[in-house]
Amino acid sequence: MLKPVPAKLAVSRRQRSTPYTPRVEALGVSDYSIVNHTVLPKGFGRSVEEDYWHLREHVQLWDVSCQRQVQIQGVDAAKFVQLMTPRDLRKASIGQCLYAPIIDENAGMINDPVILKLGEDRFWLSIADSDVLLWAKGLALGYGFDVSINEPEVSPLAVQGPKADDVMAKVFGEAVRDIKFFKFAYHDFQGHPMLIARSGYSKQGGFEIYLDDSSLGLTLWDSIWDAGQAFNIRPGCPNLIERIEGGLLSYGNEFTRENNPLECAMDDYVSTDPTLNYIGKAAIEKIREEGIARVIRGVQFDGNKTPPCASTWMLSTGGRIAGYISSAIWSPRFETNVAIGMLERGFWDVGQRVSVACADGSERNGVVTALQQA
Ligand code: THG
Repeated sequence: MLKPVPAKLAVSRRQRSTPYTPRVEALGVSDYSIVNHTVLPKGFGRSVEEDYWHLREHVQLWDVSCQRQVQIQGVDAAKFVQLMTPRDLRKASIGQCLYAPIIDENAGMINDPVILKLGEDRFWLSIADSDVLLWAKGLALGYGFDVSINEPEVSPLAVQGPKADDVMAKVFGEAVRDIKFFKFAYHDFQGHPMLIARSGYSKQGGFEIYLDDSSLGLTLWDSIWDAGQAFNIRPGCPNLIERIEGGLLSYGNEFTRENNPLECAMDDYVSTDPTLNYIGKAAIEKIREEGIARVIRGVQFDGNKTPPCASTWMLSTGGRIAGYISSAIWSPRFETNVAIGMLERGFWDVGQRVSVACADGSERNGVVTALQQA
């Protein structure tokens, strides 16, 4: 496997900035990642631990414009989106968000978007880091579906943390408090309807605003920022400690196209209804028959603070390979290292002891946990 190289990233037009980038930079962003060809802030000069405590106690504003929308629109849209996912969308209602695996003909994971049902003939796939647009356009052309597929200029902004409701109510009115988990509604912002969902890449609660007019980006940021001053708002980003403890998976890290959704512990999002048809169904049925060979779990391991896990670290038990971990960090709350990994059959029971081969050469004593550790 190719290792990441320790060099600076050269930026050009292909690495897209966002409507919020000027504010993110003014507030001292210290690192970016690139997701969906778009910058994703990774820090603002504070430690991940400091950001973690703040996210759990207060409220943060995240530029998650890299969560791009693949829009599927047209008379065949519902049929077509259903073909792309093993999650049963037939009873989904307009205004609903659905976390759903997108798989290929071998049941390999293409992506794990949040699907928004905007209308009977209009959907957004709010994607993780892979080019779903191209997969979708190829499928629609090949199958002859009557749909138009594009990536609209939509830039999600997340307000996350226990004080998110208070901040959002000040900006959009008290009615935003009534939005239910994984539902969305439109609320006025200076005469412009804003799509607001109760969702986000943390377990601390909050909202995502799907801005569809980039010219309002700075005004939107500033309004939330100003309203948030009374609640100790800070700029932030998905927090590695929080997401590992919460068991939130990251495409390309925890799993790739080499993995199927059952290995990714997504059983709840893979229909067992024989009347549902989707790409990869035969492969899913075969995997169900044979049983999965591995599954994603949590792992905790001892020793001092782990170095960053930027590739995969082997797990073993008594000289036998037990799997690997794909993300790891020190948890200041559990006072141990927390990780997410892929555990081979025979080694995936909660409580299983494993040895972790860290990148710094150390071997740590680890134990398998449930995916959601907190
Ligand atoms: N928000 C939006 N788009 C996204 C993400 C997001 N696209 C990329 C990436 N994140 C997709 N991955 C996830 C992973 C987990 C969740 C959301 C997106 C999530 N899961 C809930 C949980 O685990 O508690 C359960 C969801 C459910 O009950 O359906 O929130 O963050 N817009």
